[in-house]
Amino acid sequence: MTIQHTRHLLQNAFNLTDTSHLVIVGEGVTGKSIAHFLSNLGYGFVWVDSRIAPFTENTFSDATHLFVSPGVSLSEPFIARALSEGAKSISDIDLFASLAKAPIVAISGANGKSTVTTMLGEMALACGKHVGVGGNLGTPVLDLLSDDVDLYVLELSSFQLERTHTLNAVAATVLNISADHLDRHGNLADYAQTKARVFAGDGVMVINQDDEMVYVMRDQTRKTLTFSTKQEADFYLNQNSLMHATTELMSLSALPLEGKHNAANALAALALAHAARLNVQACVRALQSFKALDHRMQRVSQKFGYSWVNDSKATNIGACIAALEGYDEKVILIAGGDGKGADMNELAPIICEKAKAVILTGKDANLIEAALNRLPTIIPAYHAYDMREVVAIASHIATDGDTILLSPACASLDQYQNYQDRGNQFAQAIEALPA
Ligand code: UMA
Ligand code: ADP
Repeated sequence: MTIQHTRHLLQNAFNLTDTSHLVIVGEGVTGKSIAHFLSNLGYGFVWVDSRIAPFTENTFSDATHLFVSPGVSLSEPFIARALSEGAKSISDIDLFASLAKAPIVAISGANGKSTVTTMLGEMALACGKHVGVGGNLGTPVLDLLSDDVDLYVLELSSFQLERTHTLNAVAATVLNISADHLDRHGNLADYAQTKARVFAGDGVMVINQDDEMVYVMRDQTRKTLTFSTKQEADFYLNQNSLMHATTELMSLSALPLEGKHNAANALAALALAHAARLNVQACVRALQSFKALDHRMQRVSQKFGYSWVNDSKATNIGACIAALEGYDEKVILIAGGDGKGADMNELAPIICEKAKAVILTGKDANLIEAALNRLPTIIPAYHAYDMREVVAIASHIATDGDTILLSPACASLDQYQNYQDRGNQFAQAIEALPA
């Protein structure tokens, strides 16, 4: 597509012209991809980042279009004022969707997005497709745009969806809803409503039949595929097989991933693949050779005969609950960090059921402990200042064959650069334990 043609499309879609005043907010990977995109097309823009210099009234007062990075809230005062005075908010996803020629599959939900997005990307590759995989997963969507792509597979967060208006995916899913980012979205209903924006358009809706808050998102007028690990659905778990209607697709034991939640993820990926008309045999082969992503239920060590499991990506209570539900035996749980406003009373019962001890750390350790104290079961709780101390306590209290599970139920940013840093520090601290 020529520059002129692209500019023409953007003028029609967003009223972007030479006289527009464009402001990009945030100098992270999204902001960089937008700046690169706009300058390649010859648009001028102002680029701000409040962590480098505080926002000023001047920057926003004559803005016509705002490109706000997902990590920055739209209710930030200067931004909210500019929007109320008529500036348009456009996301990188909007720009992308208005220009992408290949179909888009979009994946949202509280947990499992990265896993399902990666599964579907590998399925498409196994089918010989040129596939662009990204979004919240890591590569900003504008960096994926190419005429050579046959299919785009996008992980979309609630932050991205709240500011996206033009998606129209050929197939989309909300994998599940549980409390996350309530500090930004206020309450669970608003968070769910934001996630449901992934269905905007007329593509196939892939619906989790086991999750009430997702099930109500159905729309009778739209083509729908359901998935379930509990009962019959279009794609479901029948005893030990993944099924499509009456056809057995593969046995559960051939899926090289821990936990029932990963069976749900595989079923969702198969349903999305079906909607995107991918070859089912090739997709099943891709699932059978799928490797768990780092920091998600990843066994990182067997030191001292204990099973040390890194689930640092469990940054909300739903992920921690899914991790604990996957165990028959009791584990030593390491939890805590920034709870982002979640109600720890929802987490406490499963901890009482599945943990023999907890090691609490980080900003909201006390909230978890208070929730545990409200229940009749008494579980030994230890407090640790940093990951070295966490791991030292764990190795001290564990006995033969124990599982020590880092599944924090909280974000990491109070103490670590990100969840990867937290998971890596966990593995390094285990490694550093004296023999
Ligand atoms: N910034 C401000 N003011 C603020 C907050 C941030 O100016 O009040 C600036 C920061 O200084 C920084 C920039 O904004 O320079 C960062 O922007 P960003 O936080 O939007 O991050 P990006 O680097 O653009 O990455 C974003 C997603 N980050 C968030 O949503 C927080 C990445 O998801 C995503 O991979 C990337 O776009 C590409 O699409 C990360 C994430 O944590 C993995 N997502 C959350 C999650 O999964 O729970 C939603
Ligand atoms: P996301 O991209 O939505 O954060 P990931 O695939 O990275 O999802 O997994 C994040 C966390 O959620 C990990 O701790 C993982 O074990 C857990 N998880 C993965 N899939 C599910 C699911 N379907 N339900 C609940 N928890 C899940």
